Amino acid sequence: MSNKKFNQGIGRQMPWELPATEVTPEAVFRDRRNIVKALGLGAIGASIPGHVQAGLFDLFGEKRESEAFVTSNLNYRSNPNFQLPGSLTPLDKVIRHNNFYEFGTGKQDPFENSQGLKVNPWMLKVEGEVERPLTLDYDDLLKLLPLEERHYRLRCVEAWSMVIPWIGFPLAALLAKAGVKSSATHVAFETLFDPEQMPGQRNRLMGGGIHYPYVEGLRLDEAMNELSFLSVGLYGKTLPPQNGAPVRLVVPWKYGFKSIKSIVKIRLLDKQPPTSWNQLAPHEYGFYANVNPKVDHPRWSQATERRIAEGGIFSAKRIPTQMFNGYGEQVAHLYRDLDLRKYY
Ligand SMILES: Nc1nc2c(c(=O)[nH]1)N[C@H]1C(S)=C(S)[C@@H](COP(=O)(O)O)O[C@H]1N2
Ligand SMILES: [Mo]
Repeated sequence: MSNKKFNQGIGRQMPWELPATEVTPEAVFRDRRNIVKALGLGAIGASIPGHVQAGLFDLFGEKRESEAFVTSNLNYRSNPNFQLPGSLTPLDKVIRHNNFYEFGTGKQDPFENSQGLKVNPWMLKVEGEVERPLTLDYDDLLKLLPLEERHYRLRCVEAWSMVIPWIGFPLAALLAKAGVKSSATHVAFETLFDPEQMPGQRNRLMGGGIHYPYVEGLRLDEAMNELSFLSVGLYGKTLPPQNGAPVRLVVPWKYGFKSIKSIVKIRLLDKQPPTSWNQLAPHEYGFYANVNPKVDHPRWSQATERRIAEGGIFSAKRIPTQMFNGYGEQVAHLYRDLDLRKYY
């Protein structure tokens, strides 16, 4: 399968650049909407009972949604300040087209390889320059803070994007519980390191050459911004493993690689922490990684993006990329004194 090639994924070849002959089987055969259309069954979700959908998956060798989406329903309220015009990316795209290199570099690898990830028990530590270090277990993640739903655009540095209904809480609310000391200037995040569960951490090729654990970071004022969000769910349910269960960061004005998954540690620091993609290719991926249509990636343009909706990446519409991914009103002031060409 073309997407199993090593030289693909973030910072490498882009899937839609493959010749049509190579993409046809995946785009058509594996796309359940096309299958459903071909069978004349109409719009999925609206008119097909669940057991018929499950039967179709069996028929075409797909895993059932119930397996892929391990989950309980969450209690949350929808935040009216974070609704978006236009439609959400369908659930089957959100959970089948992923970057999570701990489970392989192909877009379907996380879906295929992460279903056994143990997310309960879990331990998330908040430590470093804080008044009250915290240790949150799985239940704390879902219950410590009131949950809200926010629709955010997610713009990957590879120039595709989605609109996802996340459920979670503001990062600032968690940091307030811990009490940030005045000495803190930055926040560092770390993903689970568990090579037994994460094949990409055992095999350098499969893990895309990243030095694990995956680490990310924000400046403190970025972390405290109202947009910075810790997500524990999407589409009404707890996160599937491939989307970063049980808790992941979402910073929608930055390229997707900043939105680190399956977090075990949040550490307040008095200096800028190292970050995984910056370590791997510093001239291609900066610490800031703000979405910016005027600063191209050294190997491709960032002026436009493919918005993934119905039908998958190969039919995705190309739309202009917005400065700060359209969140300038909330975040532009953070960068007033920064040369965004130099601090990309
Ligand atoms: N730990 C970890 N976090 C990660 C990644 C990863 O490979 N490992 N990929 C990042 C990238 S490049 C993107 S675009 C988003 C994708 O999130 P999604 O799969 O939920 O859409 O996750 C980010 N978080
Ligand atoms: Mo990404």
